[in-house]
Amino acid sequence: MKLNKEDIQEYNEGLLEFHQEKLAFTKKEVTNAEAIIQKLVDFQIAIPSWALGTGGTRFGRFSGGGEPATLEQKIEDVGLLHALNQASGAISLHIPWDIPKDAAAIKALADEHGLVFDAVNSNTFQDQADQELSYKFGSLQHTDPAVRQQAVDHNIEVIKHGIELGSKSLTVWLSDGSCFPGQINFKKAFENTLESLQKIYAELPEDWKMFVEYKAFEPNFYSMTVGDWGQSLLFANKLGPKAKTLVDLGHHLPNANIEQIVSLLMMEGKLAGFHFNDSKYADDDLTAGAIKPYQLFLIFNELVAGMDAAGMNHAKDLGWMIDASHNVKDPLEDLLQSVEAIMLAYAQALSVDKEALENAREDNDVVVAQNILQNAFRTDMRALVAEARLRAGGALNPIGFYRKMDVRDKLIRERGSKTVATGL
Ligand code: LRH
Ligand code: MN
Ligand code: MN
Repeated sequence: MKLNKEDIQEYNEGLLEFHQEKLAFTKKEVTNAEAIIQKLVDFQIAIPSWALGTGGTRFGRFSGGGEPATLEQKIEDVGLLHALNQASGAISLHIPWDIPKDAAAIKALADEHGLVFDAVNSNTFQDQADQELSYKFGSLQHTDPAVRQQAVDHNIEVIKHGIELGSKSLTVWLSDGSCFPGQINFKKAFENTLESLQKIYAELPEDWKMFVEYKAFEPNFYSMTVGDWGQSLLFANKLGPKAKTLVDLGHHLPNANIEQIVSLLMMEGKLAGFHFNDSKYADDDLTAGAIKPYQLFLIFNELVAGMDAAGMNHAKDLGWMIDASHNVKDPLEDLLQSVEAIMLAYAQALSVDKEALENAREDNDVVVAQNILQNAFRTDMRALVAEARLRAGGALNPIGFYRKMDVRDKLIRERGSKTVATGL
């Protein structure tokens, strides 16, 4: 199904008066409001194809119905999100969960929905039905060169799919590691992984990047071969300029200072981008901003400062993606909430008076420095985010409109109530 622009407009008209009052108030409070709105209009956050179905835990999965069963339906779902918020104009594919059999047709369909293809993701953390050798003991790190080569070949295949779709980056997340002390030789595992990554890197087109995603634990519980940003950065530095470190917010040990990691990766020109989600305990993949919105803001504060210092384009020069998938919400509503939370944090970061903050830091005025950040975080930016959506042609209240149009019921009627999206 597709949403109608005129219906969105009509819906917005009913909310316009109240919105304008709120906007006028925010503009009094936020001096650079207009500049922020423009940046918000430009900012796009990619949606992963595996977040469109209800996620599961190892204890169970509760399908919500109307889930997309094919890549075409997934594109349709992201198209719905983009029509609602005008900020989800890209989709990221995980291969082989989603194999574009007819790339030209898939590209044309995406184009119809105003979507482009973000990073392509390889998968060597599961065995596929038709796979010759097993990844039970790792993929790129494996002791057997034939397993390593199989995993390298898969990544090269993924790059080929990406080229056909117009993607510009490959994200490599490895579950490689070990579950027990003594199981692997750390140095050999690193060296094997590096050699394998080098073979993949050699196949990257000139204008592509390789995103090396780290994760502290899970599914391996004693060591992960790309376990933290230090290890990822080591790989990225050894690989070359196209390789960078990808930060997934759920992949750290508790209380890690992610904003500091971001700042230093940017200093080194080695930050690839983000997988946004939120967590209370570990890789919970909860809605962005649901648990630690202040942390999300502090991360954006570093991002904006670092990108501005390096003369980077906020919308284009880093990879922005949601990576969340959980059990109890309608995935489309959840993704709308995530995008909103990310936009709010971004808007707050854009409102920070950088010069005043830097002066306070130089003067060691801790109170003023803290206040500058907290004031920005406590400023209600919802009217600016809504205004950006309005100007771009989206809905003032995306979830309100989604419910008013009974989108989920319509999808259930179209696709059935017992659907299981491919993916996690
Ligand atoms: C691993 C991860 C990685 C995978 C995705 C499905 O936890 O974050 O990005 O590709 O989940
Ligand atoms: Mn991730
Ligand atoms: Mn994850």
